Amino acid sequence: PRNTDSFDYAKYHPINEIYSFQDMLVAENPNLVSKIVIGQSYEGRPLNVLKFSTGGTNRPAIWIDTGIHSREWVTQASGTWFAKKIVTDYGRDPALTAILNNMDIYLEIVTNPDGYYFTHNSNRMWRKTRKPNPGSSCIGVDPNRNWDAGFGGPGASNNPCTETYHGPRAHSEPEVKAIVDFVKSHGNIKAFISIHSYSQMLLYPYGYTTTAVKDQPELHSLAKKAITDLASLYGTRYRYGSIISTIYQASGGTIDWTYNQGIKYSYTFELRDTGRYGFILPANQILPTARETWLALMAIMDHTFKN
Ligand code: ING
Ligand code: ZN
Repeated sequence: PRNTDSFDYAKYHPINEIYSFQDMLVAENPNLVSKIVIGQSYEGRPLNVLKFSTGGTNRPAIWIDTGIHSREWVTQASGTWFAKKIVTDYGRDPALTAILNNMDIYLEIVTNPDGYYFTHNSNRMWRKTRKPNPGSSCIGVDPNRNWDAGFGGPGASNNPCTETYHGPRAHSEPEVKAIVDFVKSHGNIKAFISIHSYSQMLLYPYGYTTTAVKDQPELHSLAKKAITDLASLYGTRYRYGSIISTIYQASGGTIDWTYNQGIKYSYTFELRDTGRYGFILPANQILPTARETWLALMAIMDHTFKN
């Protein structure tokens, strides 16, 4: 496609097409969208973040990432659709317009680019990064066990050959460290939403401990509102609650770290489905998944803006 109107949002795209999508979106909307490169992956790919901003300096911000686990293809596809949705709705949807007149949105679509490339070219089921592990023939670290929040505890593995290997130390993976550095240097992020698949869940901290977060009642009621809005479109049912009580114990996860950094509205989505297709979700479910998820994202972003 030569522009983002002719991009086919209803199919899965290789990484080069998502990268060119990002550049086209910036070129078409120079007053709203810019591209920030927050670092590079182990194999040297750029870690691109789209910044949606109507001005100001270091405005309060919402972060959204998709694809930190490479095989969760409906997330990168949905992230691409969200990017187009933001530019389409700005100036038309009053709620989004109000948000963007006061806040910035940062969107990292391909958060694990080496893994994403590998899922297209070698192993469709690859989850982790692609950095070799010294002393092991197994490759990669689980980027959702690599954060400095309960790092190395229960719900992560010491074994480089497992899918939940936490890595040699917290933030050892450049794909994780780039976000850590960005979040710390920005200092004004109010909501952090990390999108996975599959299971149809909306989760908040913690994953590494059963201790309830200070903001648990507010996070719980906002999650309920968000999944109710999501279900209003096609009836898709989500469960919600803390990570540890809703899915399983997991240490070193992204949103446990962001919450402990002071980002109150820290959430993880697990998008469609509940296991019939799992990670290999048919492409004809991309648009319905993206559309329904957008309603939940708007609920969280709107609440963040108003609080
Ligand atoms: N599930 C997540 C995983 O990394 C999760 C669940 C979410 C754990 C948030 C910790 C924090 O295991 C998938 N599908 O990746
Ligand atoms: Zn995942």
